[in-house]
Amino acid sequence: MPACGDGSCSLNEDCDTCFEDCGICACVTDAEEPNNGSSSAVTLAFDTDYCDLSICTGDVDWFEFPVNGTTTITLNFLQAEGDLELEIYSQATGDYVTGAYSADDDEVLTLTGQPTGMYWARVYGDDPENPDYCIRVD
Ligand SMILES: [Ca+2]
Ligand SMILES: [Ca+2]
Ligand SMILES: [Ca+2]
Ligand SMILES: [Ca+2]
Repeated sequence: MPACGDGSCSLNEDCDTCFEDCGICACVTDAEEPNNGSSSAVTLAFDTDYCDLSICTGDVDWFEFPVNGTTTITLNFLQAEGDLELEIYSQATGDYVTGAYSADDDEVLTLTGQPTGMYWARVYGDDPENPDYCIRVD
């Protein structure tokens, strides 16, 4: 019975479903590009998964979203496909607010007690690439 992790990339496996056996997918520029600066940030709706995103070599991804009360920003990815980091900036002040820099899967930040207004999320790679991540705001 073929299984992911058995060292063989079988017919029912590919880089999406089993990078362990088939290798990490080639990095492909995502559909939200270009969003390499705060002025070209992509607006995120609440409670919505934005997926099929990538950080290819040299890429940075900016998003924006409103904050009015407690807000959680979640980055979903596999650390084994490349380490990503998440930072939040205030549009009102331009200041750095907080960041998440873990060395395992995913980054999650919860904003509490922040002034109401628009904020930016900045996603970048600590490794050169990650071909597949999702972001959402709740
Ligand atoms: Ca396999
Ligand atoms: Ca990107
Ligand atoms: Ca980008
Ligand atoms: Ca990280």
